[in-house]
Amino acid sequence: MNTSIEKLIAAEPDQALRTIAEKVVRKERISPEDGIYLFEHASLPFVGALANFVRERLHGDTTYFNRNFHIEPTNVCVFACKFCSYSRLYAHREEGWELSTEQMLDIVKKYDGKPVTEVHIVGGVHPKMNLEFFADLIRKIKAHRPDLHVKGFTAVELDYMFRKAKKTVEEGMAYLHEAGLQSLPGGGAEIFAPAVRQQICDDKIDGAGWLAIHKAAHQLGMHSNATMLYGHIESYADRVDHMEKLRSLQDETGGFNTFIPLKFRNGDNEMSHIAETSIIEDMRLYAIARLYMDNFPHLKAYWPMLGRNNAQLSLSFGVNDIDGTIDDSTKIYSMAGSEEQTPAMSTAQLVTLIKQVKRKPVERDTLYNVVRDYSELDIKEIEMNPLLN
Ligand code: V47
Ligand code: SF4
Repeated sequence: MNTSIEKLIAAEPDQALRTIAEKVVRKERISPEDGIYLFEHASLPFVGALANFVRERLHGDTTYFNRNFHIEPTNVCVFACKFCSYSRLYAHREEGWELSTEQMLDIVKKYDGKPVTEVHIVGGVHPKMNLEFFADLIRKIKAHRPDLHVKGFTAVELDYMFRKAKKTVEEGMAYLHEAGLQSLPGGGAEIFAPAVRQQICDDKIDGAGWLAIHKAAHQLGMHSNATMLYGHIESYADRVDHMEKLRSLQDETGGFNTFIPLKFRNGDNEMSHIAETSIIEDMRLYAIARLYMDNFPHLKAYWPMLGRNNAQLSLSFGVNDIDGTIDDSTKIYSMAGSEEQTPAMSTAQLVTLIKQVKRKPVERDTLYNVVRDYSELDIKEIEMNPLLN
């Protein structure tokens, strides 16, 4: 066994924490009660060191990022989630934006010849942007650039599209998959616990529905991510319940790639009175998530939301992925009060950020195939080479 972990465990005065840590070291699964106990009693250095031990056991120093761009078809939304700073209610749709298929294809064409591997399509839920509209968009994107991986639509958007088209979840998913949709992002999960969901987003798909959509995608051989919106009115037990439901589905399907905790940002929304969590609580959450989600290969910090410095810090607390370069205008977080007002980072900047904390930067595609290992490349070389930066 790694001696520094042995020393950490031996120095811990709380017997229950020592027992949980020993399970982690033996690769035994921790229980929901253990998860709650960690949230209630474990210090950041304790869970942080354990999570780093697990991260290095799984991935060594490898830290993944990918080169993608986002398309946000609309910010008009029929739903009214209280934490959302991004959407314009359908009733006020003249204040929002709606992109046409041609405008979205122009965004794709802007990246012609650039070494991006993924397009991430996500936005509000607009009644006119229906299943057929998006199937047609995906077909056109794939016809223009077949090698681009299309990751798109939260379970919330999919649920609405399928219901409007009078298709079952399985039929709707198969239809979009056939059109070229390859994976699902993790949004819309929020917190599954009904009592919390009712207070923060009561009119959209419930937790069971979210899980059913991801299960249907996995059954078609597609992969997906899962998020958890934390740091608002949820309890520690709600966080563990959320992670437990995801862990169980992953046992069944194995279709999740990445778990992405999303810190609630309180700018300009109906929950602005709720104070944001401290950085200590953020890092404790990442660490506990790494310990709990033992069947999720990857843990991602989404830097446009967390901020670059904190995303860099998270690499010592279980995180092994910091999403992508995202060199377009990802509006959802800057509108919710993230310090990242212009969420763009060049590859050289991302690589520098990872190297500064002595980790190994590796570009991946959506499915975590290695595109390029940047650890031996000089930053100047990356900056000068348009294919790398
Ligand atoms: O579901 C909305 C969140 C999500 C706020 O799968 C907020 O690779 C914090 O899921 N404070 C959408 N969060 C974004 C998302 C995502 C992002 C990046 C990568 C991937 C992936 C998925 O944004 C929503 C909601 O949970 N959100 N408002 C807010 N005020
Ligand atoms: Fe609509 Fe998504 Fe915002 Fe909820 S979080 S209001 S579903 S855009």
